[in-house]
Amino acid sequence: MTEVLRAQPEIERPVEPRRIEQVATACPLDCPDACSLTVEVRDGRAGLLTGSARNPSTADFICGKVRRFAEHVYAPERLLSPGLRRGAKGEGSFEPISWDAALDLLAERLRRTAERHGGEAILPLSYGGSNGLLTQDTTDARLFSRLGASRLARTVCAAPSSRAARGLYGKMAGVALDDYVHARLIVVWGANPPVSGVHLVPRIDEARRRGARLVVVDPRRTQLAKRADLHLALRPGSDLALALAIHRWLFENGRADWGFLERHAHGAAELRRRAAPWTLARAAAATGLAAADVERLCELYAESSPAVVRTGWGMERNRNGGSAIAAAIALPAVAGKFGVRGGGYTMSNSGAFVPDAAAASAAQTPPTRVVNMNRLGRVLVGEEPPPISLLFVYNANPLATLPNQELVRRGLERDDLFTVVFDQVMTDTARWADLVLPATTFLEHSDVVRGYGSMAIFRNRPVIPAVGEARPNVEVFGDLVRRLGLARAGDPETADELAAAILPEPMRAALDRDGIAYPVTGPAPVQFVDSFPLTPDRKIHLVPEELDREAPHGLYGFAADPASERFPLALLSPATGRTISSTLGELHRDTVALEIHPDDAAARGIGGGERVRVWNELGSVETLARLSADLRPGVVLLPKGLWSHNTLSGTTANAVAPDTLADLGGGACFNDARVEVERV
Ligand SMILES: Nc1nc2c(c(=O)[nH]1)N[C@H]1C(S)=C(S)[C@@H](COP(=O)(O)OP(=O)(O)OC[C@H]3O[C@@H](n4cnc5c(=O)[nH]c(N)nc54)[C@H](O)[C@@H]3O)O[C@H]1N2
Ligand SMILES: Nc1nc2c(c(=O)[nH]1)N[C@H]1C(S)=C(S)[C@@H](COP(=O)(O)OP(=O)(O)OC[C@H]3O[C@@H](n4cnc5c(=O)[nH]c(N)nc54)[C@H](O)[C@@H]3O)O[C@H]1N2
Ligand SMILES: [Mo]
Repeated sequence: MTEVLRAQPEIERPVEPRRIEQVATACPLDCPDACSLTVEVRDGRAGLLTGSARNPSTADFICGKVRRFAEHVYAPERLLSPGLRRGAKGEGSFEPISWDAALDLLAERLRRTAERHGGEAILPLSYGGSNGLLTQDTTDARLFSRLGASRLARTVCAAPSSRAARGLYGKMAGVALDDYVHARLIVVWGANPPVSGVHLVPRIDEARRRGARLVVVDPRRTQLAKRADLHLALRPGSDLALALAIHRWLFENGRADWGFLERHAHGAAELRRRAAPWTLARAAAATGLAAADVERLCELYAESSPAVVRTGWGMERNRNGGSAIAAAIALPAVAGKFGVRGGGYTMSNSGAFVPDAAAASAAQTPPTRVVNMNRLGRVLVGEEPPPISLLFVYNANPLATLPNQELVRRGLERDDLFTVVFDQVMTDTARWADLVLPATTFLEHSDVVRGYGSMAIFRNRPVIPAVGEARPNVEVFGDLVRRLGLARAGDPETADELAAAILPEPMRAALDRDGIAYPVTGPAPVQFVDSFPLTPDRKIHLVPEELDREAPHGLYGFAADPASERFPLALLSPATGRTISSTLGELHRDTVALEIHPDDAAARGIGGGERVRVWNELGSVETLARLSADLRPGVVLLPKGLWSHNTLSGTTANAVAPDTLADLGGGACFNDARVEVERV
């Protein structure tokens, strides 16, 4: 390993007495739950992380990944000092340099790039590394907006969902986690909570003990689907057809709640018109489901109350994703499911209770060119000018997580591109950097943390000293602003000042005092009782004009499956319990198999454990095959978040994931990957 990674010499420590403390903090990883945590700290070193009761919604347990987060903190891959590339790009070999030298060099690079090529030749690339409110859109936004850098559309996840939710409801808070126990029907739609948001699971179990029925809509038989009353294993990307067929059924069978629609919604007649062609038979043909199963869901939904629809992000990552989400969250309006505790829909509560710093920083940003991050490869190789000369990656691992991986890699290979990667560990992307900078983890810095499911917000303070020379984002971007002479009087600088600038007053004071605040005290809001649409007129817009204009086939217009004779199989790449997106990937070194249905494997002469190649016109991956009857035939699976060490070719699902865009929000279409598989 290179020096920027080499572990520090062991510091001599007194054997006795050991100082053992239990320190409170909260998890900022990209997950809805935002668990409150207790960290065991021995002589300044973090040990086991466990759950704590401070966030009542997550009190019972935490996930296995975060329990062992200290392994990430002290991983051999941890970046310990700034480093300057010394081999070829991609080799991952770096010469340690001081922070002062690194920041001087970087400030000079940024200045020179802006002078010679214009600010837009600089592209900041950041995403979900941390849900911490201070690690993104604070001093980083200040730096890039004052440089006039290109702006990033953060579209890799949740963009179609947010666009749909905003258009129909504004940012209305969803059905609270704890209120699921009251539901009589729970529809889990394109979500996999046992993996991706574990605290929903005990609520679903409790609701079922009280007699609730469970429906799962997912192309594969997930753990939850196995226990469901009804599992609809539809074709990937066909959810829109299913949702519109339910709408049609409700309207045609006198089950639409016209009283509610007249009081609270615009566009019901138009939605009805657009759903009209979607008979059960037509929906069955488009989704590959039995018409009787579709009808069963219609009946269950119409007759059950409270009924809740939990939409996940699995259903948005395709060409129809935005319209599919819109149609799914329009269901409770049409069927009259709002107004009772445990009824309505849940998607994401981000921005519903706590202001996002993004909104404030966006207001001050000059209107420079916007780059859709899903098109990073195209932009880096110069297909979508103007060219980028300096790429600044932080809170993200684009080579592992963005579509069209081969093109992203070709972009990073460019000799005339200067790439900075500011991360905690030597990621796949960091290996391609010209300059690496070591970042602190949430155990080492100060932050404000909230999830997008549970309703608590936390003020995190450092639990342990920074490892190596790692520094927090707030500090590093603030320092660059000053070195470039871009600082202004009154800029909030410290974590406390930045927190004060973001948080509304009673919340800030509570966080300072208690370290935790509850945006809602007492019972959680009930949709259409004490929580209403945040649209300008406080009404639901079932067919909002701006969404209708944006979607290439109009809102609720269905685009056919992109499969071809050459590439007939749909590749899904959902979340797994081993990583959070690509985070913690350095701890997960196994070769990860491609899952394939036994019929599809047999048709190709593939046996379990054999080496296979999965490919299409964009790229290919080689790995082992695992036969799984839980998949819908015609669907193969290789999880998201893998690193190059997880496959035999060093490429991952994103090598075959297209960089086409969803119908709304410029969202990613990972699950539109259509591929062929062969034995090698
Ligand atoms: N094929 C496929 N690919 C996908 C998806 C899919 O469904 N299929 N889903 C996607 C989804 S849902 C998402 S959200 C994206 C996520 O895409 P990314 O945001 O690129 O992935 P993360 O693994 O979250 O990257 C986080 C990186 O930020 C670093 N980091 C964490 N905290 C800090 C900090 O405080 N400071 C700094 N400087 N760095 C920090 C972590 O060490 C980690 O390397 O991936 C997408 N990729
Ligand atoms: N352990 C763990 N937890 C995580 C993450 C992680 O990587 N690991 N990632 C976090 C992040 S960034 C996010 S965005 C969330 C994502 O969490 P989820 O919302 O659960 O999203 P996915 O894992 O992408 O997909 C969920 C399910 O959708 C199914 N699916 C795929 N395509 C379709 C489709 O076209 N229609 C339907 N109906 N279903 C489909 C998949 O088979 C999968 O079971 O989880 C968060 N939590
Ligand atoms: Mo995500």
